[in-house]
Amino acid sequence: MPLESFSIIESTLREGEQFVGANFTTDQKIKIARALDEFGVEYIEVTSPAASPQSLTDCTTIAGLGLKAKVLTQTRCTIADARLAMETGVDGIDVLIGTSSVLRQFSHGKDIPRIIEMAREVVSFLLGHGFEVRFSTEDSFRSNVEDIIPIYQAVDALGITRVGIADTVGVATPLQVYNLVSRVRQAVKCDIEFHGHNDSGCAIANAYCALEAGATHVDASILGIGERNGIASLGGLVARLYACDRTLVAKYNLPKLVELDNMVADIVGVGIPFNNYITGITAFTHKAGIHAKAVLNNPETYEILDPQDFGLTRYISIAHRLTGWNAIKARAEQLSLRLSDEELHVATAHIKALADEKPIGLDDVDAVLRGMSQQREERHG
Ligand code: HCA
Ligand code: CU
Repeated sequence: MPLESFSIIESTLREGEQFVGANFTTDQKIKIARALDEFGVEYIEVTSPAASPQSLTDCTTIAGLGLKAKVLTQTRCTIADARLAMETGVDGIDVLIGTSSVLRQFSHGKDIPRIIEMAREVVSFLLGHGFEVRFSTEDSFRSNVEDIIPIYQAVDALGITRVGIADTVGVATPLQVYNLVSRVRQAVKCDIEFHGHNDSGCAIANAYCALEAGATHVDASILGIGERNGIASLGGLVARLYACDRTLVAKYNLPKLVELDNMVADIVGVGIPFNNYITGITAFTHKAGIHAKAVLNNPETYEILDPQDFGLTRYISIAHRLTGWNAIKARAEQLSLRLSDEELHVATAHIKALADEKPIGLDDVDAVLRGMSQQREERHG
């Protein structure tokens, strides 16, 4: 089953650098690469050395760090770019060319037979030098499938390591991804990579469906940063896989996610969204009384992710009108206040009434409970 042996190609240092807020210094790139390596991603992809002189030296630096992760860089489909990438010391090279009619017409102007010729030339050149090589058709989902299958088959016949399917514009649905990956799976022997953008909110579901259909590699970036609104986020992908079967992500150092998300948020100057997978501020906060009661009894009632596995803790919010007496009772116990069930019911009603009047905080809840306890002591002397 492919799902059990997938690899993550972490592209914060390539796709992520295409996020408008990203302007990584060399030191920041090294820090991110090292943290990703400690997390345990199998591959780290860095910006093409052809992008700028700094990109060239940074690519060489990251490739020379001696990381456990394999380092990849991306190149256009030309011998000159391929040669430059080879000299950086990376383990593998990701070659790509646009295959949709809109890209063929307005970007590089090549037809499919010419693309196949170029692909053969560049891929065999790189394979001949012992590199791990991937060939992607940019904008795969707006390309004609009858055009791209022969391209994949041509490079597969050369013994390529991997072909890549890219939802460059975030247009694909999970079913479309499933169907295209299945089709490619039948057409080639080599590994298959999926890279999906999030313009319409399907990036994580699409990456997951790609794996289900037989992809072996999926791309992600920290917080999903990338061109426009980005790609599948590392944390979201991990959450999706963990929810399916937590042993799938047991190979990663999960508590490191918090540090990765915070580090990159800081570097690119954004906050972690409140509703982010795993690391969002509300990801493990329970509120409604019915939820709180069940979670206090057994967190699995309303949690598919165990916060402890990520080095995090759950929080039960009790200062609001939806609160329930079980949660209020748990709070009284935390405060070492001994109140009867009847008193706790009265206190809960009081807290709900208060919350209907104005927004309240934990201090208000505590004040009601302490007041109730004081009355009890006065009554009992
Ligand atoms: C881009 C290229 C890419 C490449 C994906 C890949 C895309 O638009 O900058 O290498 O598989 O989304 O098509 O990121
Ligand atoms: Cu992309």
